[in-house]
Amino acid sequence: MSYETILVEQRGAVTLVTLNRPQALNALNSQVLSELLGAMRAFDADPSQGCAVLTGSEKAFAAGADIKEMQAQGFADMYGHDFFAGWDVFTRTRKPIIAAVSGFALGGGCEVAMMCDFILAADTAKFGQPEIKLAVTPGMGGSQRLARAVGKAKAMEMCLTGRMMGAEEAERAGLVSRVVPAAELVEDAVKTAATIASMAPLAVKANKEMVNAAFETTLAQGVAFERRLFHAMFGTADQSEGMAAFVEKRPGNWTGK
Ligand code: CO8
Repeated sequence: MSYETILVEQRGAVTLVTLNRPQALNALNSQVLSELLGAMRAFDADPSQGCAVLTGSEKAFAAGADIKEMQAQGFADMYGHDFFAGWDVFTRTRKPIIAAVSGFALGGGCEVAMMCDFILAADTAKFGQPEIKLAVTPGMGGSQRLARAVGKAKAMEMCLTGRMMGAEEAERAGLVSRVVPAAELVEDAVKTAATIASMAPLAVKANKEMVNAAFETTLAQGVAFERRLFHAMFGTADQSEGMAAFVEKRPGNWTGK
């Protein structure tokens, strides 16, 4: 498959997807969305691939939805076509996706980073929801995911003022899992993704599914869901293999069954 706005590369069991519209600081237009969805569908369906990394350039992960594409649209276009609803499909990818963010992750860029399973940030990363400066609001889940990630006070301040948050503040606030030097970002993310891809595939999917359930359920429902998935793991060959490998002091040899 060939793409114009993204680069897709397989590094062992890791799919590295790089947003590639440098002239627009990786602004997310309809073509980026459709190409990214194609790449993610292929990644999810490929049994040789275990984890993906989504990254941008050193200057910008993505500077937002494409303002020039949205500029001339009216309510009927936006509502009628449910503009950007396709991004919901991205969040239904069952294998993990790590966002590796360097430079600007603004508006839709910050929102897509938050749709990934976790964010690794370069020390140069800047996160923000500046839509208010364009007289609009986040539209790809930013107000909801940012509030869940960093709490109401910081999310509200960022949405209402449009100010950016640097990498250190983002780590303190819980938006990113770790901050690494910019020059090491992609290698670190690929290495982290390779670690995930080396785990038993069904356990990877189950772990992702249950952590995500924490944001959709009450505590009691979430704990019950976790327990059922934990029980289900005992129906897999890889559970028997994983526990035998531990007892026999050797690495597990996974079949994905
Ligand atoms: N859309 C389109 N083009 C962009 C965008 C963008 N979001 N961001 C940057 N560009 C373009 C610029 O227009 C410029 O192009 P050109 O050279 O042709 O003029 C090029 O990228 C380089 O940008 P700058 O010259 O501005 O670079 P600077 O280093 O001076 O500034 C900034 C970098 C601060 C990142 C600046 O570009 C900026 O403020 N960008 C816009 C950030 C923004 O407002 N993002 C939010 C967009 S709205 C949004 O994401 C809503 C999401 C929800 C939509 C859901 C719909 C249902």
